[in-house]
Amino acid sequence: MGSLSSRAAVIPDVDSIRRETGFSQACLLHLHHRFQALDRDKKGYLSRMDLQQIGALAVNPLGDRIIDSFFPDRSQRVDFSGFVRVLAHFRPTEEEDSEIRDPKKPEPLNSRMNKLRFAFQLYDLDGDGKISWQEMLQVLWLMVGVQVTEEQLESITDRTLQEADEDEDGAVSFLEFAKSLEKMNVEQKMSIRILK
Ligand SMILES: [Ca+2]
Ligand SMILES: [Ca+2]
Repeated sequence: MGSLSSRAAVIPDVDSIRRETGFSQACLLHLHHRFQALDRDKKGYLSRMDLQQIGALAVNPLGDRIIDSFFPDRSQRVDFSGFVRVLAHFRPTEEEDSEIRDPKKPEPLNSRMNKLRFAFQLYDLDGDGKISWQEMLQVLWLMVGVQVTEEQLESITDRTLQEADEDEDGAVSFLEFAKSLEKMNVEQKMSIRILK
């Protein structure tokens, strides 16, 4: 078996990944096993198809969009550090130890702001920094789907957009998005406990 740290040594760049993501060594080992299990042909990276095996993503209406975020530069492969970096956005914030964060260090990936940024890019399909009416409609369609008529969906889209669109330019900027979710407990909603 060996100690935790000797087992973690099989993970490439484990120390820098740990610093960047905030995951504990035990979590990283667990995720590395998961990564290897998903990588069925032992390629050393995961493809879109590998990620589609994740049950939670298969049933999530935004699953495909979440899978897209593993491939930011339109590449078709994600290595272990890229895999963990996306998952780090979902790390619960209360797992944080109480030590005061060094202000010179970059904001943790699981901060409220980074969670919001992650959610925003799920809506911003063309990545231009704004959620257009069309993009809002598409995402709402994925989420509420067949339960409503097209007309109802369009009016839900109108309403959602109007509520968030403070400067009335017909689209939702990141700041407007963040503001409209001000009262929502994003930290809790966007948390997945990796180790139970
Ligand atoms: Ca857009
Ligand atoms: Ca706007």
